Amino acid sequence: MSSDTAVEYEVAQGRSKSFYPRFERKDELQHQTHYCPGCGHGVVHKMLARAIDELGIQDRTILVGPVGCSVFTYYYFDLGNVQAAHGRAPAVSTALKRSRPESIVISYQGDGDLSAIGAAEILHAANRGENITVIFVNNAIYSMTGGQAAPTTLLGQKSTTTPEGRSALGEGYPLHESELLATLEAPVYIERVGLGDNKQIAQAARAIRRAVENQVRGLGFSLVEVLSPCPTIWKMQPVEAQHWVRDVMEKTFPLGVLRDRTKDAQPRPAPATPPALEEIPRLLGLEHGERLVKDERQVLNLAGNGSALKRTGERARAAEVDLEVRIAGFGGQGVLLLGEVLAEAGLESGLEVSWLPSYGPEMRSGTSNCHVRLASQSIDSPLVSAPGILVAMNEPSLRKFDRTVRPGGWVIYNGEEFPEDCARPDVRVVALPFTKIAHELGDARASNMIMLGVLLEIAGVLPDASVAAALRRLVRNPRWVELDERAMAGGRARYREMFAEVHA
Ligand SMILES: Cc1ncc(C[n+]2csc(CCOP(=O)(O)OP(=O)(O)O)c2C)c(N)n1
Ligand code: SF4
Repeated sequence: MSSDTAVEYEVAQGRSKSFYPRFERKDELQHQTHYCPGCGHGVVHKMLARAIDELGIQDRTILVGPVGCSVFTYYYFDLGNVQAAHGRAPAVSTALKRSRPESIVISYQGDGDLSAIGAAEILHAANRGENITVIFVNNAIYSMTGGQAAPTTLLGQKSTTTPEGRSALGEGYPLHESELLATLEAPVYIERVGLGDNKQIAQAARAIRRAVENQVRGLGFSLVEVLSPCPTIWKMQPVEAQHWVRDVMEKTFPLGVLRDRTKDAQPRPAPATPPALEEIPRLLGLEHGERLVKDERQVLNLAGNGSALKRTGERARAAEVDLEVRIAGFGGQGVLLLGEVLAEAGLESGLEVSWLPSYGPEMRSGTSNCHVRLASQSIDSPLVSAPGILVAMNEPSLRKFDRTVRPGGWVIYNGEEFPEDCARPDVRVVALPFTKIAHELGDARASNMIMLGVLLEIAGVLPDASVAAALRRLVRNPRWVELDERAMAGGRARYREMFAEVHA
């Protein structure tokens, strides 16, 4: 086309600036989200991003993502992003809004997340009238996990857990969450919208914008429920799924405004300033003299000469034990069990203990790790961010946590060779091919118990009887108990061979 006939086009529907320019979730698909064709989540994302753009609040908006198909919101929205545990987004949003009143906090949730596991959180956040915005995407099913019934599943609707269709007698009636919340005094705005046709979609966009704007005006709790297609789990074509929202879903969940007190509502006064972080242990009565002052030497001594306590069967002496352990590996390597046996043995020997498992939201073939603390005094937090001992059951876990080990700490690593670039002069290492050793012992799955044996030797604070009792309580099958005991003894022996001079 020559320059004098060139036509200038204006982009009417560009990408919202509240989205990242590229989505880095997958190297090869940075222009795509992970949503299926025809999924309502993508449409709702666009509406939300546009509302944030229009209100000019991108820099102060925090999006709290759920567990469900929309778990990856943080890959798409260029906002402050927090990913909450399943159902807990309204509680997390409450904390964020109260500690940062100037922020705009949006709780984004599916129907399983909001009306099943998170039923209490949403109810109480709404009842308190928290000044947050909730986007509730109702597709009448648990999609991410493959189509189990949700509280919102329609009567007669088939799911993997209601293969004959939901019945009122068996599973109860579909839960009308918006109507329920509209019985409360505090909410200022609740509306149900749908994505069933273009007219509905236009109304949904308006409602989402209003719900966010209410928060900008400081008015209080707003929620928009969006009836949303899930073609994949409903086993429909995208267009058919869209019509199903309008022609079927809407009959059970009528669209409309269920609460609107925005005209009369006054801006809510900001809550009292929360206490400073360092004040919290004192306010909670968790301070025990010097207990909260981390003493590296104490931990090291404990690692080196705690054996005085080891075989006596005595209760561990007060103020002597403060063991922080991180155990990490692939799902299936026995990461969590290793931590449980350790924690249970600590409990058995009269110590304060905490065990905190941590695994990815996808639940399949992921990595897992756990935090374990054993202490003579009350434990202020179950989180172990600077472990004294790291048990790394594979290389990715080593690479992830190696730098977090506190100076003077230990790494127990499952591998033929310790990667050179992970070596630290201030950390001691026990690197052995534990899986191979376990295989020679009778079962590769016992590698976690060999590593536990090494760990017990390093820590030197748990009586043998406590460990044996913990193992028997957690591993009931006598055949496994026997193997695990052998594995643990093997681990102890390996450690002693390697550090013979320390024990001489
Ligand atoms: C504590 C916990 N329990 C259960 C699960 C498994 N889980 C993952 S997503 C999900 C349901 C999600 O359904 P919904 O909220 O309706 O979202 P959708 O996938 O339909 O968008 C469940 C039960 C989990 N990840 N965490
Ligand atoms: S399974 Fe359903 S809710 Fe999940 S991404 Fe696909 S269409 Fe969307």
